[in-house]
Formats: sequence, C-alpha cells, structure tokens
Amino acid sequence: MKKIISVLILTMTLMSLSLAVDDCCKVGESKAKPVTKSAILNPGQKIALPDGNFLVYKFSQKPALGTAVVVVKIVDAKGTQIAPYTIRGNAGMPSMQGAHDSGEVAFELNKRKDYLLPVNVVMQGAWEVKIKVKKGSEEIFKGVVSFHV
Ligand SMILES: [Cu+2]
Repeated sequence: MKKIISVLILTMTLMSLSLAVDDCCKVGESKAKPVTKSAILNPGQKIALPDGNFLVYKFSQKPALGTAVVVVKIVDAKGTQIAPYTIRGNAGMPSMQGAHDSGEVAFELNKRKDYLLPVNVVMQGAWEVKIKVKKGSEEIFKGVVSFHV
C-alpha cells in the first residue's frame, strides 16, 4: 500500500512539473509577434507604422547603372523627422536570386536624420530592395522597393 501511495505522489509531482514547463513556454510564445507581410513601397508615399510614426522613401536620383541611393525618412505624427529605428535593406534582382544579392545591410544616418542605403546596380533589369524596420529588438515593419534600370 505504501508503495502505491509513493508511486501516486511521484506521478503527481511529475505531472505538476510538466504543467509548470508548459506554462513557461506559453508565456514565451505570446511575447513578440513577427511581422509577416511586406508592404509595397511607392516613392513619396507616406506609410503608417504601427507605433504612430510614418515612413517615406525615395531615391536620391533616378536609379541607373552604378550606385543608387535609397533614402528613407521617418516622421512623427507632427511631421518632425526622427530616427528612432534600425533599418536594414537587402538589394537584389528577383529574377536572378542570389546573383547580386547585397545581403542585409544597415541604412546609415546622415545629419538630417535621413536613412541612406547605397545599392550597387550592376545590371539592367528589375531590382528590388527588401526593407526591415526594427524598434529596439522588435521588427515592426517590412516593405519592398521595386525599381527598373
Ligand atoms: Cu542580374
């Protein structure tokens, strides 16, 4: 009889342990929701970000063979230019996957708080730049810039 009781106690202890493990992992999962959809970005178009700020992009000049510079500006609800994020871009030709991919590169800030990304356009055709915006460690936005040279 004593044996049965101790087995029961052991089983119950193990069950409560596994419940505790379940609880821990569910909490972890509900923390951050990754951004899944990429927005299509058009030059000059103001895109609303989830935290109330806005993103606008343009090229410094019409893209041609050579270096094309993507310029991203972030403005708050009052229209003041700010730079609260880390922005990264990955440029390449979608029809030639991997052939000229830049890899993910960080945009650099200038004094006006413009985020700048030089793209090495080595071939005529359709190009795209995939852009990711992070606030701290949280990814809050993904977008794609398409252009043709
Ligand atoms: Cu190519």
